[in-house]
Amino acid sequence: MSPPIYVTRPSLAPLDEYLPYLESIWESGVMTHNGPLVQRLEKDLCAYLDVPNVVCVANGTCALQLAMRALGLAGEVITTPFTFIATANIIAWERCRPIFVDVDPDTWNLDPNRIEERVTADTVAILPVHVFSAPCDTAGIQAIADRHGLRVIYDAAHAMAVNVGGCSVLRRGDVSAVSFHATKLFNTAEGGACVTDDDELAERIRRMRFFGFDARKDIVDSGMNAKMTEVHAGLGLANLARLDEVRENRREKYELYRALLSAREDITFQGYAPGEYNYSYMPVVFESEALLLRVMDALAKEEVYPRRYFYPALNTVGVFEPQPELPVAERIARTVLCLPLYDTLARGDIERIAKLILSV
Ligand code: T4K
Repeated sequence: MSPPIYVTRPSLAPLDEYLPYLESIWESGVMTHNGPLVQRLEKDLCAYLDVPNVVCVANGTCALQLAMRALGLAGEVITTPFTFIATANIIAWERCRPIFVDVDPDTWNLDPNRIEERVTADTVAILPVHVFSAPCDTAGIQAIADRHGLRVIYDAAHAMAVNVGGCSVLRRGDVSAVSFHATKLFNTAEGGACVTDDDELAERIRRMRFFGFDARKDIVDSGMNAKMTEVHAGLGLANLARLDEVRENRREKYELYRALLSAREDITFQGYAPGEYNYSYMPVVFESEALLLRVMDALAKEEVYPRRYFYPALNTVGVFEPQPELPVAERIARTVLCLPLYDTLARGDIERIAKLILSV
């Protein structure tokens, strides 16, 4: 029997492309505190994304938290229930109230048509997610934010290397919070970043990730420790050099799955505009949860382990205050399955997985 296949594997540059960065750390002894590799990674990411400010941090959750803190948010924050738990957790950790609004049945992202009915005098921000890298309706969301004087923070954990209208989607809203976790298209093992066009906000986040120190080590803000280390930044530099190749590799595999699975009418795919996707996940929606469970059983017998990202919908999770039913998000959450997708996954394995799914 072939070895087990999990939902993902990290995209890693060859080890010999990472070693020179480690050697430079060994030589300098500088391991952290905004060292030369973190500074270089930030500069290279600004150039790659064509954005003015990238502030690298310890993980994507910290990026969301720092964005909320730096904007001084206190009150209700409108968000999507179809996301990873980190999105809503951080709203609650920042002592704000997550208000879940239903999603669009095609893109599975926060539906702008449903936001305004939940805006109250206490609403301070909208926190949408570009789920599985499909861009939100950023123009629609911004129009609502402008009408009501709200901030917009994008949870862009999945949205590295996605352009909309020739420009990185990370430039939309006040801040985008990206994740560089091992399971993401671009990874630094653990890591993340805040991306913003606002220079002053970027400086504030920079201070807040480093206890509130400014560049002279004067204490000018309240802050925490959310720094990225040199070891992580070096891995990021090695991986960044191959990011386009990794994205292209995944695009081919995504399209192979899609071509094979299109034979089944009871499977649907996420909606996105051509080119505006990074193919970091292979999510499919089944006609029913019963069918999804049968497919999972059949795959598990062959030691293939897809994942139910993101089940259950967060409006149904007891840790947040009771929320109304959100039928679209709840249906998608019940019936979506992310199939294995990573750059070292063989095409033959994709054909085998698709065949198993078609046979159920
Ligand atoms: N917002 C959104 C929308 C997010 O999806 C996330 C994170 C965040 C915010 C927060 O960003 P971070 O603070 O994490 O930077 C993963 C990740 O931990 C998490 O980053 C990610 N989203 C979430 C969707 O999934 P799991 O539960 O999939 O991890 P695990 O250990 O089950 O790994 C899945 C598969 O990946 C394994 O079967 C094998 C492979 N794997 C995993 C790791 C960690 C490896 O091959 N090597 C590894 O080191 O959480």
